[in-house]
Amino acid sequence: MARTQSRTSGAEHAFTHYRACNLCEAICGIEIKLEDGRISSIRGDKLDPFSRGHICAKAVALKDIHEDTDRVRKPLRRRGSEFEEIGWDEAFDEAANRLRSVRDRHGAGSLGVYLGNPNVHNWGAMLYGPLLIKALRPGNRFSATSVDQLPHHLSAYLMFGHQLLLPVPDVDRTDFMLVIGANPVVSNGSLMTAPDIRQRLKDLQARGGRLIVVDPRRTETARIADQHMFIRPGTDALLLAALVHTIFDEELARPDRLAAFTEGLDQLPGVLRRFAPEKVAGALGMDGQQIRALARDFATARSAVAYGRMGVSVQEFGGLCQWLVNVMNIVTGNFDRLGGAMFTKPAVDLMKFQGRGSYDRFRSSVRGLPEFGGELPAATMAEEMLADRGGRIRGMLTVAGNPVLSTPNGRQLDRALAGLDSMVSIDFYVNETTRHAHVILPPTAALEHDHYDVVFNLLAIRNVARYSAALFEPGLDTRHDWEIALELSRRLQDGPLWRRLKATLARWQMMSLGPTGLLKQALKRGPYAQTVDYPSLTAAEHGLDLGPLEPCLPERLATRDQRINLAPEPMIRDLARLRSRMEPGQTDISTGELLLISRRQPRSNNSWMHNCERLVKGKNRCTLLIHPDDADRLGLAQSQNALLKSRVGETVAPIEITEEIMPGVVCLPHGWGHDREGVQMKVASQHPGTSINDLTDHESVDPLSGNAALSAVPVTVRPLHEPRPKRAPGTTSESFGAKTSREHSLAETR
Ligand SMILES: Nc1nc2c(c(=O)[nH]1)N[C@H]1C(S)=C(S)[C@@H](COP(=O)(O)OP(=O)(O)OC[C@H]3O[C@@H](n4cnc5c(=O)[nH]c(N)nc54)[C@H](O)[C@@H]3O)O[C@H]1N2
Ligand SMILES: Nc1nc2c(c(=O)[nH]1)N[C@H]1C(S)=C(S)[C@@H](COP(=O)(O)OP(=O)(O)OC[C@H]3O[C@@H](n4cnc5c(=O)[nH]c(N)nc54)[C@H](O)[C@@H]3O)O[C@H]1N2
Ligand code: SF4
Ligand SMILES: [Mo]
Repeated sequence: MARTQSRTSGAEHAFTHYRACNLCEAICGIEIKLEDGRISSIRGDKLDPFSRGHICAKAVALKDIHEDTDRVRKPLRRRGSEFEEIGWDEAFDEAANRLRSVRDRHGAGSLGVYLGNPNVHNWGAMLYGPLLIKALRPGNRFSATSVDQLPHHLSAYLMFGHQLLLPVPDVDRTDFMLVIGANPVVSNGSLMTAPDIRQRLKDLQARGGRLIVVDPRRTETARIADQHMFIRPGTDALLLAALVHTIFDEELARPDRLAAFTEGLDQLPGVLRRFAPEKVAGALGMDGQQIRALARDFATARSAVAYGRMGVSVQEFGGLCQWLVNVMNIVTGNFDRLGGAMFTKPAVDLMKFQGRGSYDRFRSSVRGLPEFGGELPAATMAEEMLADRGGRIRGMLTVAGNPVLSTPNGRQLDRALAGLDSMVSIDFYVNETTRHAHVILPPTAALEHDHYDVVFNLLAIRNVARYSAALFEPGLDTRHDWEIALELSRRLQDGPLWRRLKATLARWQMMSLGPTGLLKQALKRGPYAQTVDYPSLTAAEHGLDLGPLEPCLPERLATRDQRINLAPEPMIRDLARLRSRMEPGQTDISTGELLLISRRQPRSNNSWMHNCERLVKGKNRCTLLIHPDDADRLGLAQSQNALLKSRVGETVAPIEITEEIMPGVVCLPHGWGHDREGVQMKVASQHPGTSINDLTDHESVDPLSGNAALSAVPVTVRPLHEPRPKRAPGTTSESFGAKTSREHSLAETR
């Protein structure tokens, strides 16, 4: 598959290219100007009907990633603690041989794979990754899903019959939006593709609607809200149960037309009867009347939508939280209706290509946590490698992930990876995780390949479609993610002759189609086949708007009886565990511990964009937010270094005293901690910060879904008496100085 010819894009002196930014879920349209073959500016594409010119600071860093001299461009093989460049053929051989030999000697149960977040932002990896998994047949599959949105998939699977039937808040038409555990103004929205979300939320308010935020931190989103309520981390399931309880108790339930195809409505008042607001308020750090008022306002608004994201997913009751968010929308009739939670009608329907999901068909071997969709919880990954038994994981493949920084108790995983017999990584950086690989296979970066968003068009608040061509011709000796997946799967394939023949045929077909061929086929099978085909899609260089979301139930439901299951049995059973939380002593923090939560930052993208100077320069942003009362009590001064300890580890971070955080809670950003030996990211290593996941506990999970409980980690904090660091941290959080959309041009951020 070596490339045979090269075209130098931008051969003309000046050239303008339009595409979608694929760094986060907002998929903003961008305009890239090239001069003499080099990027001279990146701006928002004002003609993109969806993003309307909005971008954030990260888009400009696409140039830095493209030009980054630390980016791995040739395959690497580890020799001791060093890496050497090798040719592709040799690299594929070595990678395949290493993984095969583990499988041959110890069986498929000794192989694991971890798929990181950028896989879902890369259509080649999305569409071709499954072939690779099929050929590798690892006994243990993990992904970033179980440190993120697994509870959403579990509730969609149990309630609507398909893991991808994720309801999206109809932000542009709602009259009342309740945001719990999400900070879209900084994250730019998640499981809710909504570019320029700040403006959309302001528009909601301008048309007389209300925005309510429930969060242990007064976030950037909370600051623009009509009301912000603090909540003790990890207790949201109690709040949601109390809200639904009130809706029934005060006879505010109005499921309307949904009742005709909803099972379990009658069951709910009974199973939730013990969760009266007055009973749970203490545990939440809220007031019972306040909870009742919120339930009333929600249920009586002309239209309303509850939206819960990361903050309520990554906690011990993540599964219950996401179920109850759906329940709240459904029982008030705010589901599959304008202004409520709705489903998309995407031009390429990923649901048709991916299975409905599965749950608890098998369990992890050490801790016995349930599988979902064939995957095991990432929080079990290290223990499955360190287990003192025959079936332990000895070989790993990681694709576009950095679990050493992104999964709980990262230090333990770090040690476990170092002890593997074989590790192969498909990634273009030598980072905290891939430094352990024996072979690194580097794919092309975003601007060197084409893209169609098969995932985030499915989750968008309008039906949209946009194709992005490659801007730069990849070098002769490079491979795309999908090409790496194909070639590696070819070399890994084993089994009886018939299976190998079948696999060869499938691979040959996929190879000749390429992602573009698959796109053409999918469009033909899609709901807009009459109006949107490949030529019209590619001709629309600013993207296509296919209209607002429309009611589509019960037809789109994937349950066997095409009915919503409002009271899935695993959820009902888990309520008993939640009830135990209301018992005295369960939620008091009497030990002097504080509860640690995470935050996202406008200039970070999980762990992997800290090698862009323009994004990390300036004050140290990896600070521990703490309330003035707690700082006083613990004798902590502004900017002073503090020692943080949890059950599993300790770390040091500078203090940032602020009233934006709730008393009793502290907050660190995630994705930092680049000071480990062997990391080959020069800029990131100079701005290392500290990893929050050195403190998060792998034992702390939502046992229902298996999702990691990264929130509400008990920690102690004390002053570290040491000389002040050279780069003294600032006194305000970075977002205070954050620019608004459209202000980021290349010239400014240089
Ligand atoms: N700039 C930037 N954008 C990103 C990313 C990034 O790293 N940087 N990452 C992308 C990814 S992978 C994702 S998944 C999305 C996530 O997008 P969001 O879900 O919006 O993620 P966060 O900004 O982490 O917001 C989670 C919020 O939950 C709050 N929280 C923590 N614990 C609790 C709790 O117990 N209860 C409640 N109610 N709230 C709690 C936190 O204070 C925080 O404000 O963002 C995406 N966008
Ligand atoms: N405490 C705490 N932990 C968290 C979170 C939190 O809020 N708090 N957030 C969680 C969430 S929501 C997520 S999604 C995870 C993310 O966790 P991960 O997915 O494990 O980590 P990333 O930081 O996204 O690392 C992405 C890797 O992919 C590589 N990469 C980028 N683009 C491509 C590409 O096109 N192809 C290939 N092959 N590689 C590519 C990068 O070089 C980088 O090494 O972290 C989770 N961890
Ligand atoms: S919000 Fe920023 S990172 Fe996300 S798609 Fe838009 S420009 Fe890219
Ligand atoms: Mo994520």
